[in-house]
Amino acid sequence: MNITMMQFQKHGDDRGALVSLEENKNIPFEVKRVYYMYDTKPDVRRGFHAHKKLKQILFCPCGACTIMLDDGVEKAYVRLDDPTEGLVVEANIWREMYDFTPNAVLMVLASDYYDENDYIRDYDLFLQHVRSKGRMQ
Ligand code: T46
Repeated sequence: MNITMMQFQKHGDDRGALVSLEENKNIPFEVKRVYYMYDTKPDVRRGFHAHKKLKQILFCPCGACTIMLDDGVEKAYVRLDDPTEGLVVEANIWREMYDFTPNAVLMVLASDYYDENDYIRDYDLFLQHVRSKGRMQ
């Protein structure tokens, strides 16, 4: 499955480093929401859902975690451990996040507001959803 990783410019100097994210510039959509998770307990696995329409870019500006992506046919695994990299997660992709380091911050830029109706939280329903979309194309 195709994975899109985005590389962002690091504005580094002798004080440290800075990365800038701008909607419709280096972020290829309008950012309606930013959220982040931290203090994730060891052995926790989160996610277990897909979105019908939402597009997101995931960053780990601090620490590291692993993202499993599943398009209903194939799975892909990405270790997010570089603050200058973002993982693009399109709609209709099942995701799970795990192996968080104790200091990990997983930050997400999202193309829309929070809407529970956009979630598919049942894996069998997800498979039905992506297969029916495949048949319509
Ligand atoms: C995703 C992955 C990467 C809100 O009230 N507003 C929000 O914007 C979000 C994202 C969550 N919430 C509430 C809903 C739940 O009561 O926060 C609680 C935890 O959310 P959830 O269990 O959905 O978190 P994750 O880590 O399973 O999934 C999250 C996002 O929900 C999801 O869109 O793609 O991170």
